[in-house]
Amino acid sequence: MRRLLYLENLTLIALLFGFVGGVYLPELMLKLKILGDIFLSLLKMIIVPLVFTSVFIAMLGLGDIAKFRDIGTKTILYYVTTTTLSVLTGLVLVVLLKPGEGNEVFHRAGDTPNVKELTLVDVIWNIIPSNPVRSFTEGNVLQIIFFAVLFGLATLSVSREKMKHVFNFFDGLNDGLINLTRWVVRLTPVGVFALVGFMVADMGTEVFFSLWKYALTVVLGLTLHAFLTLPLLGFIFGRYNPYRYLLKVREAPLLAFSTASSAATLPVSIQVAEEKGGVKKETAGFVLPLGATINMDGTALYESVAAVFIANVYGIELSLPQLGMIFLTATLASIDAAAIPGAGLVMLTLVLSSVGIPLEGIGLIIAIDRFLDMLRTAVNVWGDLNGARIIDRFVR
Ligand code: DAS
Repeated sequence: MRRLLYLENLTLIALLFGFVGGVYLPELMLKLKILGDIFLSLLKMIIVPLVFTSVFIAMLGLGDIAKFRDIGTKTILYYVTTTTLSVLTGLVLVVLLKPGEGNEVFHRAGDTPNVKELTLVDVIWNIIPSNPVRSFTEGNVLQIIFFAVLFGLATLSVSREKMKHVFNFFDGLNDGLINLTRWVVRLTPVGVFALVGFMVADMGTEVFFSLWKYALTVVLGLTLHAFLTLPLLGFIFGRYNPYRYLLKVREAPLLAFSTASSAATLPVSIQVAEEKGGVKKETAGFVLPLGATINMDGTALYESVAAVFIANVYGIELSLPQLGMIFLTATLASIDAAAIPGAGLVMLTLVLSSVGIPLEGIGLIIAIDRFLDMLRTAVNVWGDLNGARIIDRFVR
């Protein structure tokens, strides 16, 4: 009985009860949405200060620039590798399974959300904070990380004596925020129950089966990437058993699934990686916040599949160079996608407009996007946790 009451098991049970509640008591679950919103707000309350202190402390904890070069390069190398493999998996599957070919039935004009078209310049420009304080107030996590990394690196060269107080202050702040995370995490089962229950009550279960071939392609790709590709990298480069590690840290991917937000899940990712996965503090504090923001394997795979699916429905034959452009923009879209629900759908405009696929096509997939968002966010978070464990092996 004690084992059953472990938080991660309670979260799984809450998820199932939420699904059943959404099916059989939709009115009640629609009313209980407020519990999910409160839980999400509590998590979001932690994100901005935690991301800054985690990354800043991680930089200071590296001790010297040489060590940053060490962990930093390995982290970026891991992210580029896993995102590339993820997009390739998506492209191979969508070209083989051909979802959307011959069934224009789904196209309902006018459903397309008025999302802003993004250019590559936007993607790059958005990373540099012209005003770090505004980045904090706006919760622009990518800019906060950019500032924390540079500021942390610059502070490394300040005299050790001077730095001691700064390090202790931010380290204490970070520990306090991790503690605050633990308090909020205890509410996970309640939040998950309400969030999943609302999603099912609001969208029903039939919507999941209407675009079944497209959804199947995304789900198959995410499954291969999460349970084959990533563990393979774990065995080869991390010399550890990724399946056993995933069981230990499963609370974070489960929460990612329920919240569809890597950012909201980040406090829990850091906590379970350190306390259950045995990852060192400076590794978790650097790899996970960075990963939650720029390493989204699930999103990258989804972007490539969704773009080709929409092209298929419109009868657009994609050339090899166009598939190459989809590969590049799907990768960039996943780097710049915000770690919040629905970010991948917004970034899809960058991918579609890069090869001239009509943006209206987004109306085709919007109905089941939330469910696929939940799945791809769980894969995003699992990819980050796997990376932290692999890179931790090289951190002395
Ligand atoms: N929901 C995003 C995340 O938090 C991913 C996405 O929208 O694709 O990771």
